[in-house]
Amino acid sequence: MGTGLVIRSLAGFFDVADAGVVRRCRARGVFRKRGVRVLVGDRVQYEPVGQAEGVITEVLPRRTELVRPPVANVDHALLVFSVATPAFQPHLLDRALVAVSAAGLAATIALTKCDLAPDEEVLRLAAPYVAAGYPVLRTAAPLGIGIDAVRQAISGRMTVFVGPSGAGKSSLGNALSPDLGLKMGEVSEKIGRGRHTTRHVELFHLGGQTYVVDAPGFSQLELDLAPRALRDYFPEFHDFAQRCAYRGCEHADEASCAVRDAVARGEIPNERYTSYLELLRELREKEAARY
Ligand SMILES: Nc1nc2c(ncn2[C@@H]2O[C@H](COP(=O)(O)OP(=O)(O)OP(=O)(O)O)[C@@H](O)[C@H]2O)c(=O)[nH]1
Ligand SMILES: [Mg+2]
Ligand SMILES: [Zn+2]
Repeated sequence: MGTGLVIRSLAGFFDVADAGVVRRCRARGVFRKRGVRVLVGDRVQYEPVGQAEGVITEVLPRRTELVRPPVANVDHALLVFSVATPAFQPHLLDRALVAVSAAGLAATIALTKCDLAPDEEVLRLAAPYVAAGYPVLRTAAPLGIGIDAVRQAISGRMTVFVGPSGAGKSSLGNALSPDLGLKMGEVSEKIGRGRHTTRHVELFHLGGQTYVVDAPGFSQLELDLAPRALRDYFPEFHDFAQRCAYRGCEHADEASCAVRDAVARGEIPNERYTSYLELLRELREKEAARY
């Protein structure tokens, strides 16, 4: 029996790396019965079968677990969002920030395709996130811009790339390491007019303790958390929230809400607060539908 790391998941099979050897494994049927899914990033025990195959017999306890993309044990999310083509999607970014923060991951934002928009525009898009305290990197992968900053941000940890389809996640990977670019090319499939799109969740080792997980992009993202937990994931609210009249203030329509006052004074960006209210409404509806 061995212990390995799940580096790829494809249609019912998992590639498990152990000391440089990668085996294609099935998961033991008992997982399905227990409702346990094997995820990329999982540390697993396996029973070898021949030279190149095996059966996963146990999933070791996870440090973190993200639903979308499905990945275990990552510490850090790089939120990859383009400033143009496709157009910047702030509400989707806000949602993704909540999802990764609620899963206990640190978050860094990479604004990609900065070559396609004027600097002032990029700074304007970045401002609410800088104000909220997130590290925001500006990149243009084909020009090599911002790549050193990305390399620094991912160094020594396990990072998952999260973002809409076509935002430039794989391109960032390619810019980080040509070797990685080659490997990502292998798993990409050519669709439509010569577009490569990532089809699998896959983990890449960049040396030392640095790992990145590339994953397919998404256009929607469902949140699953209690409505009253949402405010915790808008860090720019925290200082103001101490001065709300109600201890449990959810910063919606309560009287004497210091967060709403800060929005009115322009000290919290309106876009972020609008996102918050939208997500809050959605989570409340979801909770109401459950009972
Ligand atoms: N001009 C410009 N184009 C870019 C940049 N980054 C990526 N692209 C282009 O954008 C397209 C999509 O890039 P990908 O890296 O495949 O995007 P992705 O996020 O991996 O997409 P999915 O795998 O579908 O989720 C490609 O045609 C890239 O060449 C950039 O910084 N500037
Ligand atoms: Mg991709
Ligand atoms: Zn409040």
